Amino acid sequence: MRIDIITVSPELIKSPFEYSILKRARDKGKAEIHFHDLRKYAINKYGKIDDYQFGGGAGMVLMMEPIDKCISQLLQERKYDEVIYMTPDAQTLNQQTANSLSAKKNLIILTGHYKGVDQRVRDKFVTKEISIGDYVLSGGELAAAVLCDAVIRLIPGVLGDETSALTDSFQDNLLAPPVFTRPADYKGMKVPEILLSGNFPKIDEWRHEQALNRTRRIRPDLLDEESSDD
Ligand code: 6GU
Repeated sequence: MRIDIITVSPELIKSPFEYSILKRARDKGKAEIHFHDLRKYAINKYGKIDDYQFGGGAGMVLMMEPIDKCISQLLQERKYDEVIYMTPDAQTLNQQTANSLSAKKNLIILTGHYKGVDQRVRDKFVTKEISIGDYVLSGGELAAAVLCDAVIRLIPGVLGDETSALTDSFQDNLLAPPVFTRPADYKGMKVPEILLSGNFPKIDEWRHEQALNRTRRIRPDLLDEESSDD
């Protein structure tokens, strides 16, 4: 997969890609990330990329022209499956979206700043808009990093068996069950007997039950979604 990230702050978004699973995915050639500094496409030599909004109101809006130049150039070079715009006024990211994006070949991710981008950018170029939750961040960069992490770890061959994505929370609309490691008894706090039993069918059953209980208690809305999908 190739991901082109268009941003006003490339430095802000780069570091998550240099560690752990995202780094491994790049090293293995499973994910190729390109960062594009929007300021390089500025409309003048002073680096202008934003302006006041028509109709008045606080906050600067990213202009059409620099974004048009950047995206148009990329679209000329190759075909993209999606042009994604990170913005809080969009549908929220979930595991299903991450799963479907992980099967794509080429993605553009545009991150907004300030008051966002001129609506005409969204109308002309953007094919998918994604928020990462019901709260406002200062910019879309961290949200883009979150999206990339969620997507890239699902690309086949990125995770080994030991970190398989199949048992993640949300993969089956359930929260993950509790996990324990050694020692089996820490100052009187004991690990549930069943996990030490070696009876794997029973352990699976216990884990499923725990996952259900947790989901009912903490995120009952996920169970509603499950039944409404049928
Ligand atoms: Cl994608 N961008 C910003 N600025 N804030 C957010 C968001 C995105 N998702 C949730 N909050």
